[in-house]
Amino acid sequence: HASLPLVINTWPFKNAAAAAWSALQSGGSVLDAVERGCARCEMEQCDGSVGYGGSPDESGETTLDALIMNGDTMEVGAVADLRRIKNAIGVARAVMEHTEHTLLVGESASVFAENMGFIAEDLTTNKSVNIFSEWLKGSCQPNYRKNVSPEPSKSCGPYRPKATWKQSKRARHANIHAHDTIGRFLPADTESAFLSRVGDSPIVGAGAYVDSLAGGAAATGDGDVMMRFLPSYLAVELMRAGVDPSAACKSAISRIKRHYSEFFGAIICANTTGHYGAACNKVPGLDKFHFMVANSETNAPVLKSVDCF
Ligand code: SD4
Repeated sequence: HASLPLVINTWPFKNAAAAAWSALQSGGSVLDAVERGCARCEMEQCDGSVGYGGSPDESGETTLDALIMNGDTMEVGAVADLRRIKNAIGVARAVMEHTEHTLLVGESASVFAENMGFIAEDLTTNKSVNIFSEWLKGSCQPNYRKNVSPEPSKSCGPYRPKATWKQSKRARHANIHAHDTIGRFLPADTESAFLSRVGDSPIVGAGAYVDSLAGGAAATGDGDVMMRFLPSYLAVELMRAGVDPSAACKSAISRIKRHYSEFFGAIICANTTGHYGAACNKVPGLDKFHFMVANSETNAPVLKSVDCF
């Protein structure tokens, strides 16, 4: 059963879906609805992984990524590694509506935001301080979702050289110069700089994509892996070719599985007639993927789920 308009979002973030749905009901534009829904999660820190106080970076600071896209005009606004501004989706929209650019990053994104009137504040919380100090101690911290065991090499403790680096120049350099501190920080080329990790969310076609002539898609999960496959773009292109949304989502997940069978992630998509689908990679801790749907049939957000494969 399909009907339009449609609100669909990853995870059981019901209040986000409700905020987007009510924006549409009160005559707001689709962009207003998307912005309201995302902003709701930024305020509520949905799942602890969205908004301020979420997964801190290697210096202990929480930085945010966001993207918004207009499927009629193909305009995009995005921010990555945004600092000190809670309302990342609002800044992304300002990038789209007030600049010729697509993606602003880091400190200059924050300066742009402040010039646009967004309030600068500390994004650190007690929780993010705790996550950071546990990480420094080398304890496991799930980066993405509660209840999902992290990949040990990825989420437990400070970065160490990957196995494949062991014979590499970098690792040799680290062994010679870093002494016993090798376990503490990644021996990078620019020694004093911390990594500015950017996820898939602000990357067009990776975290999200929409074309009003074909459909829209959004991905969630391990963005470091998922962004290598542009899964949202792939799902939209498959729908353009006539593939139904569930199959399109499955294909996008399968493409990633071929190389990373254990990756953590899911994708949702919907076509121009309001048919929607979802798919996820089955890993320990992710058997079923939950998402929210609101359309003129349901008239309110309804929890949906799909079995992972
Ligand atoms: C990231 N994909 O930064 C994001 C995290 C996430 O919904 O799951 N967002 O890798």
